[in-house]
Amino acid sequence: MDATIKKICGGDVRLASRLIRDIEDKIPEAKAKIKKLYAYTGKSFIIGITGAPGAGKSTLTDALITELRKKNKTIGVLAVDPTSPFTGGAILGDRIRMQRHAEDPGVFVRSLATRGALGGLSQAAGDAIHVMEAMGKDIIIVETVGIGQQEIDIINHAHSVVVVLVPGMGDEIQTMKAGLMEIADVFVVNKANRAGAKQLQMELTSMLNLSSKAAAGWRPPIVMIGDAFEPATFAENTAELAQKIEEHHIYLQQSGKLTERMHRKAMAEINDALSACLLEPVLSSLAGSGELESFAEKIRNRKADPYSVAEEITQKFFKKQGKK
Ligand SMILES: Nc1nc2c(ncn2[C@@H]2O[C@H](COP(=O)(O)OP(=O)(O)OP(=O)(O)O)[C@@H](O)[C@H]2O)c(=O)[nH]1
Ligand SMILES: [Mg+2]
Repeated sequence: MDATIKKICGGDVRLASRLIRDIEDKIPEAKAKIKKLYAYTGKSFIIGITGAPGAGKSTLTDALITELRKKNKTIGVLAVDPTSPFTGGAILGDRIRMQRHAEDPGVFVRSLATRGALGGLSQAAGDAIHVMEAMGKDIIIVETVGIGQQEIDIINHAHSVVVVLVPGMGDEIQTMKAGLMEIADVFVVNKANRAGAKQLQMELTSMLNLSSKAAAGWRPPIVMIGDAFEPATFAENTAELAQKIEEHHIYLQQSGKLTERMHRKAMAEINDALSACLLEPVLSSLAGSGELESFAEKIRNRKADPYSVAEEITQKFFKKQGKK
């Protein structure tokens, strides 16, 4: 085994951190390392936590770490932050919020941000998870902001998905309905001491009553979590959350659905890798040469249609490959 890979599999924090940084920076050697360590991945249980900015995901993650450490589980945490003006401060905040676990060798926390590059966030997240899996972490928690397509792509790397909602979202929940039902295995109504928490719980319940997914085996539980600044009840509530996630894990194992999730994850990985190997190099080469702009202009002016452009690009790309 490659010396670096061996050390990462032994839990070397410095080398693992460096590899995650190289993944984020898209250093080509990182891909070669992931290829080598892939054989040592696939044993961790991966929990995705998603929700609107400021919903309290990091605070919950911190509390979950405490719960899981009581059971001697080793933990990796990946906070994925699609850099935006709204979430710019999240990473520093995550570090501060999870600080009390900083000295614990059983906990490894890293953040991942994109710098506005073409796609690739899901792939980077998938690879960073692989690094933590190779390190031998029992449980990996992936925190993502929002519930857009990008987050769904990322969340496909998880086995169990927690969706965090807060009261006072109003109509927002209506528009998110379909997407929420699709991805949530456990719902959290966070900051449940606030007005509107009961209403939110009722709305979720009636959504679940109508959902065919909920009728077909696992009905996503709704965990009400009170104020994080009321330590006693907060600890009790987050212990319940940890319990529900564990129940979902057991359900996945016993029903054979874990295999389905692993399959979903494999599909996401193929999708990400194809994007990275085919789409991204093509797009960035076209962007670099200015051709992307002129293709867009042609399409805009109806001098060309997108399919013909895609065919022209495909032909050009494969010809180039063939000449090498
Ligand atoms: N009042 C109150 N504030 C909370 C609660 N939970 C978290 N907060 C605060 O809300 C803010 C956001 O909490 P985070 O845990 O960082 O939320 P997040 O969802 O991780 O946020 P982003 O990663 O930025 O999207 C912080 O200032 C927390 O201290 C809660 O239960 N009650
Ligand atoms: Mg956060």
